[in-house]
Amino acid sequence: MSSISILGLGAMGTALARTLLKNGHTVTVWNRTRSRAEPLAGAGAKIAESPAEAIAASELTILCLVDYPAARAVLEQAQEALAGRDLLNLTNGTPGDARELGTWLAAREAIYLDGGIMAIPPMIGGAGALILYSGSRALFDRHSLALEALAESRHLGEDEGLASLYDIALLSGMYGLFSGFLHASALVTSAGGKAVDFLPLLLPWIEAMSGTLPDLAGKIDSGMHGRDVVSNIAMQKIALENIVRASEEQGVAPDFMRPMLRLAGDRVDSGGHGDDISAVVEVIRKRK
Ligand code: FVH
Repeated sequence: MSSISILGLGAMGTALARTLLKNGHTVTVWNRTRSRAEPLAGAGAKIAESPAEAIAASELTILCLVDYPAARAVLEQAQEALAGRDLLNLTNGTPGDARELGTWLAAREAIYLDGGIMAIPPMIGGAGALILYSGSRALFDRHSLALEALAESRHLGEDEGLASLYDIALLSGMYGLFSGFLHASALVTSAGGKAVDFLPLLLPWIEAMSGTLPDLAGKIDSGMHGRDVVSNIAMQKIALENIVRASEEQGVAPDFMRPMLRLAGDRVDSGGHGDDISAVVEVIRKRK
């Protein structure tokens, strides 16, 4: 069992600390607002009086703060304690944020692993929770027992930005799904339907369409968007125009759908009529 310090005791930091305690680890906690640490003392955690004291107390320190400026502010208070220490940052941010923090910590001789939590607090320590990691593989291997107690762990590579990149990519998939669901629900309810009653139609349809993703992914990776196309983008552009017109007729703002229409239209206008919808990736890559 390891000794682990947690800096940041919001909903997620508290769930991490409780899970580690439950699994027999020695846990030290610190939070800007001390009162949030006190319930954890009752569960067996030690309370540190400063971030530096917490970092010095344990083999591994986990940061779980609201954002990177907060994480950096906390670490700046503990600069003298950083050299040679193992630091895992589970604060959500961008790949650039993680790489910048990695550079800052390397200059202070700390060992850095970044992580992206694909779970909500009640899922921590249970089935279905996943944490993506990138950065120091040695740190990841050293603390694998503690990390596995929190969630299924996946190390993506030494580039500190990868965990965040994949976290953001997974969230993009989730928000794409949510935006489709919200738009579809607005359409159905505009004619007096109920979102709840629509789900038995929507869920099997989404499942059936998910079955096309392996083919689209192959086209994205090979760049061969015109291979074995059954639903060409010129046809899909007309479908998207119909979605926008139908939304307007029903008094529903087509704000989620217009960007997709514009991107498909750009590909058609540049001569990609026969391509699959996968070709939209080429349009958005060009806008980088
Ligand atoms: N909760 C969730 O569902 C998601 C799941 C996926 C991962 N996220 C990320 O986890 C990070 C922490 O999220 P959280 O849910 O614990 O957030 P809060 O409950 O709002 O707690 C925020 C903690 O940050 C501390 N804090 C804020 N500003 C500062 C600062 N300037 N200096 C020091 N600490 C700061 C705050 O302290 P206090 O307000 O209690 O004093 C809390 O400890 C986050 O990146 C999510 O995106 C969670």
